[in-house]
Amino acid sequence: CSSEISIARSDFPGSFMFGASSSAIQTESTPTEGGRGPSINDHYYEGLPGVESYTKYKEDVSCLKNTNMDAYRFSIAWPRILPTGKLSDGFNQEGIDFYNNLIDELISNGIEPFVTLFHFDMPEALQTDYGGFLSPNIVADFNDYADLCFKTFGHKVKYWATCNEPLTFIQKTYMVDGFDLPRDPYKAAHNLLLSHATAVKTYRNNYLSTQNGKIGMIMDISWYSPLNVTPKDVDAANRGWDFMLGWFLDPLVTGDYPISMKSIVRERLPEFSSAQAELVKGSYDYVGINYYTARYAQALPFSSNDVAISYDKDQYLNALTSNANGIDIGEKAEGVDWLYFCPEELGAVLMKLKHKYNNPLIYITENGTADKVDISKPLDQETLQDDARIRYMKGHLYYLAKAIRDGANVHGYMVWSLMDNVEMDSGYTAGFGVHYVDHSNDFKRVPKKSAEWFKDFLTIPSLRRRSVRPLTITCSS
Ligand code: GBH
Repeated sequence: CSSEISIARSDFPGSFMFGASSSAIQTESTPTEGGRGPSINDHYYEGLPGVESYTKYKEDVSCLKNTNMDAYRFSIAWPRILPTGKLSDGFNQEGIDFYNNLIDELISNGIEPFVTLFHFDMPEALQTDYGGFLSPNIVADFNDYADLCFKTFGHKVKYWATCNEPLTFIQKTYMVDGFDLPRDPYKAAHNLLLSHATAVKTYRNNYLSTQNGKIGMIMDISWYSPLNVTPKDVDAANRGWDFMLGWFLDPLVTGDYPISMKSIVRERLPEFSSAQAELVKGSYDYVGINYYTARYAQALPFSSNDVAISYDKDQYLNALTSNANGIDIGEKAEGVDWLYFCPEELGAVLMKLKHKYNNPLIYITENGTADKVDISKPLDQETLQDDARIRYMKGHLYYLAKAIRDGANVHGYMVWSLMDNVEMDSGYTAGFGVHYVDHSNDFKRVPKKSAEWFKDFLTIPSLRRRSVRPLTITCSS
């Protein structure tokens, strides 16, 4: 029996938000234009084909509108607003104009802007001056930037995220070859949490009463299933959660790091002073979750002789993509090697969030899969037939709706990504988009089959109506 999942817009609350996500560094493609300063990641994107959203943002908004989306999650490029990262050096009016135009275009098309302040593109000067997030100096500079954004855009933006995937950013920036102390990721994470919490405090003290928005942080999580249902592997799976998500979310909820991290990382893990704990605890209105995939967790033995030197080793686990019988954890994505389809595990993530963290308000801020893209080939129909993506979406939406019925407090879902773009690690070879970008035809955005699927799925507009249609799985032989 091959199961065919049935899922409809009406399986979600009427006010549920559906949208698509992107980030500045992966889409704008104009690092040197419009007065933008350099970011630490520009060298990676240099020379890779972009998608020109800096000039084609109106077409991006049309894509959202044509697929009946409610919201667009994009990021503001920090160095486009503050070219050196420091407010005292002046802000870039052209950058502010660009984001005002984008936000206005969204709003006039009935699309909710959902804005990330920091998605990997830290101004380079902050890294060269004082080591970026390795220094507590970053807290004031990030706060100046966030404050300027709230002041400038906050009457129009009601959803703010301080930071996208601190873990991914820290891994890419402060963990190299097992790292040595000057690149200490635990210190970077600590300063990142303080930067986040300080910006949230600024929002709450100075803007909330007039602007009435929500602010949170966006974190990535892979679900870990114990390889074998033994106490050791169950512990390893819990450690995987703690090191990946708990590292950031536990402090937001409890004011402290997970117990597992404290007992393993010990003196290398900074401590929250009581003032810091008070600042960080409760510094979120919602939790943004980027969910893509799952792993089996296999415990690695602890030994009292271990010299722990790296974040990877500190976890004492192997993260595996197949079980003891060699069976993959899920269908493998075509475009990237790390992604396996594990939709049911999204439900597990959401129920664990509900139980462990007092049922926080959640937005799924990214979820999606990658096709292989080769833009040197002319666009053919086959490229647009992304049936695997539709299968991926339907599966995840099915288990999302189920989790909501089981009490998970999720209010929105945004697919990664609105269109193919420059993918970290794999460049322009992996397309996560529901739109293809035709590089031989002036970067025209072309809907893939999944965009048509979304358009149909979202034909019923977002309403305040609650539906009680039961979810069904029908089996066709
Ligand atoms: C997100 O990162 C980013 O926010 C976005 O910019 C990016 O384009 C998108 O997802 C797609 O990659 O082998 O289980 O340890 C996701 C980054 C990439 C982090 C894979 C974890 C290894 C997974 N993730 N990575 S695992």
